[in-house]
Amino acid sequence: MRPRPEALSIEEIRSRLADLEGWSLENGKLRRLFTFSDFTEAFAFMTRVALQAEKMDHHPEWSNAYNRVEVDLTTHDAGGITQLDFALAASMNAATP
Ligand code: H2B
Repeated sequence: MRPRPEALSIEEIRSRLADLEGWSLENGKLRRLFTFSDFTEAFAFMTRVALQAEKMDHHPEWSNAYNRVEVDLTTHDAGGITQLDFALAASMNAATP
């Protein structure tokens, strides 16, 4: 069984956010708005991230409208933000074109 990560402290979250381009802390979740050139690019990004999220067994809250993808990350099992959210956020940044 997958080890369950613990919710990070606010200090730890702020320190990790400093090294994570584009993300902020909003309503207790990591949030980023990704903007692409068009819908095809946005959806291709979501497809790449979906495959990665399945591999990680860690899934984003997100919504898409045309070329925009809004993402919120939290770990429901832990009731907060964990290292898994930072790992998924970093892989989302790496999945941009
Ligand atoms: N995704 C997120 N964001 N948080 C979780 O706590 C979580 C998840 N839990 N994906 C996973 C699935 C859990 O429900 C399964 C059973 O491993």
